[in-house]
Amino acid sequence: MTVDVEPRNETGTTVLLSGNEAIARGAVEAGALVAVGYPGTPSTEILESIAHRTDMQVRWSPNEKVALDVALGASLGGVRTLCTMKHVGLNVAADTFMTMAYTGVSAGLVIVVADDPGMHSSQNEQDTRAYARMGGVPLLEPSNSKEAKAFTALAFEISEQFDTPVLVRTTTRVSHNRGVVELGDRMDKPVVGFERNPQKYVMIPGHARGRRPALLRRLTELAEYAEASPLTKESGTGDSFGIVTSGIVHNYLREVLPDAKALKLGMSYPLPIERIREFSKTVDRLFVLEELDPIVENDLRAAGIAVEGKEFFPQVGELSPDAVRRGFAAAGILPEYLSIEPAPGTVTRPPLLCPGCPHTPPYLALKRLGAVVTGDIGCYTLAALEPLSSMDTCIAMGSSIGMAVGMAASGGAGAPVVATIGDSTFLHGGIAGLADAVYADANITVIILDNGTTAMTGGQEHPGTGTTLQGAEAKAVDLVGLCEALGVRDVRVIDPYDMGATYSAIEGAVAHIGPSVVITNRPCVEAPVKVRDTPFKVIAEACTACQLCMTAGCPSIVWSEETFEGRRKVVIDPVTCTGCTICAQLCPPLAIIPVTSGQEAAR
Ligand SMILES: Cc1ncc(C[n+]2csc(CCOP(=O)(O)OP(=O)(O)O)c2C)c(N)n1
Repeated sequence: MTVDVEPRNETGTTVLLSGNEAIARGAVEAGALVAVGYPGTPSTEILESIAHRTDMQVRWSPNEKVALDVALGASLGGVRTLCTMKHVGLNVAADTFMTMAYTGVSAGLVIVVADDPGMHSSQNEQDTRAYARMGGVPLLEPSNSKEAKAFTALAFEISEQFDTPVLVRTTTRVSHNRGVVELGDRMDKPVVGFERNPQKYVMIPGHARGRRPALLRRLTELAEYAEASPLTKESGTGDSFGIVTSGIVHNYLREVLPDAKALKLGMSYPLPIERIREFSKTVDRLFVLEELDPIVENDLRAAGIAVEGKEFFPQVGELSPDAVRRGFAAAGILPEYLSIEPAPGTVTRPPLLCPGCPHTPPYLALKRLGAVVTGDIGCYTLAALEPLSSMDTCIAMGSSIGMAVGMAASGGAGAPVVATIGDSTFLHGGIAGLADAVYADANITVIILDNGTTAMTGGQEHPGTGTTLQGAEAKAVDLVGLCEALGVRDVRVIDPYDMGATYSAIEGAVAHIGPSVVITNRPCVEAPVKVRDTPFKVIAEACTACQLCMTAGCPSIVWSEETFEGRRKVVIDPVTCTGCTICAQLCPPLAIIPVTSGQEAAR
């Protein structure tokens, strides 16, 4: 999505901001001096929208665990700090998260976690509200951009008042919807400085044992705060039924039942249980309307409050006004719901790698080799789909290498075992896996697809790119040196556009006994600048309709109306072709050549 640069110092003006931009603005107004995170949809634009600020340090970390460590260090150093990630990022950061709930913070520390119900761009749809409960960390849930700004700013206050990190949870629709926000002043929050306190900050068992009761006491105080907090808002009328909601779902409720009696929870952990109990006494039936898991529903049941919920509203995927309408119809609140079926004949198109994507050739080579490919998360995961169909597993960021080690150890692969991993993902969570491959002397090949960016989430910088989020030059990790230092004896660097070299390097690396690494070196075609070389064309008379070029899955190659021996020939769209040469190298009759004139290219 497009990111607007967050407007500076325009107090009192109203602007349209996405939820993510509003969160960033909330941190700015709260006087945060450090903002750190790792990209991940739907959270990425939070940091991007404030990268221009010279009065803050805004940084990408190599992964969410490091980001949260940096955030805690900055908070203990005495500056208000924002930390951002997507929901699965909190799994990576969970080790720090669970213990920082014990230590507490110094200056305010707010962790924004963006959930992705419906898995628009994620490998699972876990519910961050469960982490709040597991860690004992308060959680705020804005339902629009205005609240996103206000709740983030308030989260810094709560963090300092209760000496705790605070979670702000969004979901895709809150993060990406736009709404009107009034800008306020930026608070001046000078650096407080670090105060040594080993009992609080050194979590050896003897100290941690003291901090655990402190954590529980803090939760009791936070629950009292929640009971009295204006974050809990009652609206609507009626006594036959009432609804407890939070986040985006409240908007769906208001679309479907504009006047129904509702209690909206701005702070959904700890819950204002007594307030909800009082509310429940004013209605005959109490519903909990929540996306994903029945978390509030279960909490209310445990508190002895009779509720209805997941028997009417799905636990899987995103809710929508439609799903809410359907649920209330099933509950007998609304008349029978007649669903509108989509028009027949809607064509679905699977996602593909971009024209000219340098990830394509290694997967063509792996398909030819029949390798068992443990994949990872990034653009290249699309190689699992047709026509490349050359990835066998994909679980979590960095998992490819460890899984390859295990697959090799099992002796059951029946083919060469190759892990494929992007540069950002390798630096995020792959290095320890490669150390293990060396330690285990595993007979595997690791292909690091180094396109010089974090392409999947829109092209973010990382420690291997040589630049920072704020545009400064930085030292770039030397991937070859790193692999060699870990003990890999066979490290090859290839230009993936050179198909012959790519095939032979991968075959050579696979033949090597022990762990080997192949690193590709072509930048992403989209970042940092769009690659546009001379496009290619098909000489129709020379095309034998062998369709080998189609195996690359390039969206620029499309079917022609012409046929040869009953098979369809192909043509290349000169507008989207980047001139990468991959299809030309695949063409046996050499029927694919560069266009020779601008006129031809424009056709
Ligand atoms: C724990 C976690 N954090 C963040 C993400 C979001 N995400 C998916 S892939 C990816 C990195 C992709 O970059 P890279 O590995 O370099 O591959 P590319 O897309 O550039 O091919 C990120 C940040 C995620 N899925 N899981």
